[in-house]
Amino acid sequence: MNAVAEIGAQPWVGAGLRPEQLAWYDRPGWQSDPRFATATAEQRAGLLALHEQGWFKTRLNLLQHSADAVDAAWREAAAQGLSVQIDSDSLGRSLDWAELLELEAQRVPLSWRLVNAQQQLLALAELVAHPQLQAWMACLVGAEPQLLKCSYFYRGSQARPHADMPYAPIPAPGALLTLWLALEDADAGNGALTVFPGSHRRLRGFDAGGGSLLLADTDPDSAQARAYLDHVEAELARAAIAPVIQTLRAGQLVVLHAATVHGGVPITDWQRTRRSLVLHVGRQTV
Ligand SMILES: O=C(O)CCC(=O)C(=O)O
Repeated sequence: MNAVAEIGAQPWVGAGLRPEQLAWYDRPGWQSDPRFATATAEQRAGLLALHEQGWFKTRLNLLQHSADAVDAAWREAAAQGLSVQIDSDSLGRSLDWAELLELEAQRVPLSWRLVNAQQQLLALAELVAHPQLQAWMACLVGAEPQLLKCSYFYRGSQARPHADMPYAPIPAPGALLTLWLALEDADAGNGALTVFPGSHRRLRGFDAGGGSLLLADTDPDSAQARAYLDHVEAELARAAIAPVIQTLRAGQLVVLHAATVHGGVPITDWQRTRRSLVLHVGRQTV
């Protein structure tokens, strides 16, 4: 039988994570932490929601043309043949520029994203450096937040419900955070993000072997990754947690706890893009 881990509460700690591997806002007495005392009223509200509900929503002052600027930058990178990682969720593999441009030209329904392209694309680097994003990272992750992964989604991922924590091989997996920024309006038609409130506390953890909560094999096609996704589906049904589809306007930011289950709804209108910036941020030191 799988080890049972109540995420975010003592049993989770007992199931594999030491308190220092948790986010500071999940540790006993966290509201006495100086970081809570010095947080702004908006940050406090976010921290309380993250602790209780596993997510919150806020808004950034975002330039309207940000997504278009990134698109212009990747088209330029494609023309120059710059090496950038392009992952396609719908094909389940990586693409090169030639294949991507060909499929886009043929209007093939294709979900894809650029991974860690902020070093090649200045427009993307500027988005990551957005002062309000950086302020949230500093508040939520603490000193030296580390950007583990930066994804620029062109269309929705249609990802099955999952939490990000089991995929993050960092010493403090509980300190992982997902920052999901809408670069254009997102809704059910273009494959919105969906969130399962309270799942960070109410779902039992997946035993990836020896009581570990981290997947040894994160390849989406691996038997273990599939077993994890099946486990999440069964747990959501057991706990009767309904998804909340995030209908977002450009500039809205959703912050997700490491253990909060989320995914992407099926795309019904493939003519639309659903451009978003998704940052996985964590702490390397415990
Ligand atoms: O944007 C989406 O559709 C889902 C993103 C997601 O699940 C992730 O990046 O972990």
